[in-house]
Amino acid sequence: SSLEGLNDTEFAAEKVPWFPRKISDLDTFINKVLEFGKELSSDHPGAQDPVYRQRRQEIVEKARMYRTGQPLPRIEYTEKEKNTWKYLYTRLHDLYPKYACHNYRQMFDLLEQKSIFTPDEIPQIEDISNFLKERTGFTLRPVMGQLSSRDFLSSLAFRVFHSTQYVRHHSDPLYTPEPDCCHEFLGHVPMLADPCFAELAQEIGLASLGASDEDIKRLAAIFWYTVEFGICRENGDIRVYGAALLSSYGELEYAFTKIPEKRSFEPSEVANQTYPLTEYQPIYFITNSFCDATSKLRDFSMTIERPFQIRYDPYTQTVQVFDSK
Ligand code: NLE
Ligand code: FE2
Repeated sequence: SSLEGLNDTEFAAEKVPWFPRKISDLDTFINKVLEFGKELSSDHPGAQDPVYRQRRQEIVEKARMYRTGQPLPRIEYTEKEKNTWKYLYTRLHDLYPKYACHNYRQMFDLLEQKSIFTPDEIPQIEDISNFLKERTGFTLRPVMGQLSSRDFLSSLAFRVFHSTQYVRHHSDPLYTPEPDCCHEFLGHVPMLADPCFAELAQEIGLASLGASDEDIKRLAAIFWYTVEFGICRENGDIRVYGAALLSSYGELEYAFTKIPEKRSFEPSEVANQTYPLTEYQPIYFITNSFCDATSKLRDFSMTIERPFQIRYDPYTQTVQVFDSK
């Protein structure tokens, strides 16, 4: 028998948490951002700055209005925002040859060749989304702030990546406690342009659909220590592939000091690890290579047990659900 015919009430009776089945279902996440998405947390560098908050409100309003299939909103960035971008971009640019992994640098160079990445202009999500679509089929969609792990991960099943468009506060360009467009673009975008990485991101997304709260927590920890803070070995050195390090000059330098602990990556250990959200990480996990990270992630995603099977149909951009009995 197939579960596909089940309606939502019947699915709920099977105790399966709701999940998006088609790409436009992602529209239901629009207003569901964590508190320091819409309302800034009190220790956020922009929290006490009314001009910053006002500007940010203006930008997230466009994400609130966006629906699947519409043109992606363009933002006219201010000189102040462009200066923040330029400062961070140039500083990071100096560190990448030494600290960023090969796959990242390759895609970064390509983005520069195509003039999507330049120090002088903050890229538009539309241009990035078009670029990614050609490389890996990933697209971006605007988001008002940080989504729950469940919602964020589920969008990856559709090769959709939620991207903020506002810029971090100018008082601290080298580190921000939450995602901003500098983090999405400089951190995530080059990796999402890598076919192998894109496949893996989608697999994590597919594994998350209808998973238990406990499993979502485990997947989110795995995501955190790989996609956000992952470090790998490369030609006898260690190199970064995690987006949250690649978009933070401050933490990238810190990661290479002796202060944080570095352990080798074991999915079963990492899955149960807790972590601070808004400070430099006390621990990083290192994989033997970039490929090793991806295959470990894949193995882990296959340990997520559900009473059904999932298949993604790229032609209709829908998820098909099968009974596994
Ligand atoms: N700390 C990162 C940065 O400054 O770019 C952002 C982290 C988002 C999870
Ligand atoms: Fe991120």
